Amino acid sequence: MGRVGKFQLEFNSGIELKFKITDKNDSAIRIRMSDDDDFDRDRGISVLAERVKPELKKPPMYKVVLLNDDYTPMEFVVQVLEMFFHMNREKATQIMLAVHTVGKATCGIYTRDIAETKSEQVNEFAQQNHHPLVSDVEAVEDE
Ligand code: TYC
Repeated sequence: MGRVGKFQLEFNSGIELKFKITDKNDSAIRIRMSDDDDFDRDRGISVLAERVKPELKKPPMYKVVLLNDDYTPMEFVVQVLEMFFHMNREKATQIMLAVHTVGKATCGIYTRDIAETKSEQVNEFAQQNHHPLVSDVEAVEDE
């Protein structure tokens, strides 16, 4: 990890030091007492600041996309959006019409397992009701 700075402190009595170091890249900065330094004139210490790799990464996200067809009744699609994506009637109608006119639309964005489960639930529900409605899962491209 890259060294971002080094400075030396010199003190002769008990002093409490607090540091806050920020970095424009949002990487964590680790501060530790240096052991590689010969600076100890009068009980001084060296402090080393290092950039540390962030430990948590955001998970990749996936869209559940609803596809248009010529046969599924509009009312059934609205019900699916209300049931599986917790939309109110107005929002569900808006998304249904977007699918109907554009060919497909995103119903929700989730982590992979949740997106796949939702999509399967929608497809099963459509089959049980003898409608050709199909949803699919697509990766969200990172910014
Ligand atoms: N195109 C269908 C119709 O005219 C309605 C529809 C909308 C079907 C959205 C599927 O995902 C869909 N009845």
